Amino acid sequence: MNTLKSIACRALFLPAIALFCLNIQAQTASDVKIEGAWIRTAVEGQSGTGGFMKLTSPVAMKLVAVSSPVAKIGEVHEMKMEGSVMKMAEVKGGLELPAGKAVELKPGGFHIMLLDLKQSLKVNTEVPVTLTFANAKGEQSKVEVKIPVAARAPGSAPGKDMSGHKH
Ligand SMILES: [Cu+2]
Repeated sequence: MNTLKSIACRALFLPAIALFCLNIQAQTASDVKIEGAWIRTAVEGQSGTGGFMKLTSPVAMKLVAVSSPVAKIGEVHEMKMEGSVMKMAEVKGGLELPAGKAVELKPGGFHIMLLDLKQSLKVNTEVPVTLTFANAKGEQSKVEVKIPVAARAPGSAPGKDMSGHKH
């Protein structure tokens, strides 16, 4: 698909066509900037853990699905207060990424959730995660990232850890 697209782009030099091709290429998962990603450590037998990162897309996109070989289920989650209780729930319809605006997935807010973990996740290891994005036309594309496992957000002070991840 991508190869076909780039062959078509190279073969046709009409400016209109070139613009059209550029436009298509700007709307795939690989154009989403992923920064500061980390996944919280998990002990053997733990049911789930969260992953965090900053996502910036040049065009309006949605993060619609998450998967990883270390977990049976991957979901996009949000934490919010319900009365005085912090609860988390799946973000229905996907997490909106407005064009050019960074969206932060962080403890206490949006996060990716890995459930039914098949193994422990130890510090100084990496977890392969596939993120599926949908563009404005609803076309989906995937990107695989290797996300480091950490006990807390990189650069944050020990003790400021907001561990709210209990299922
Ligand atoms: Cu969650």
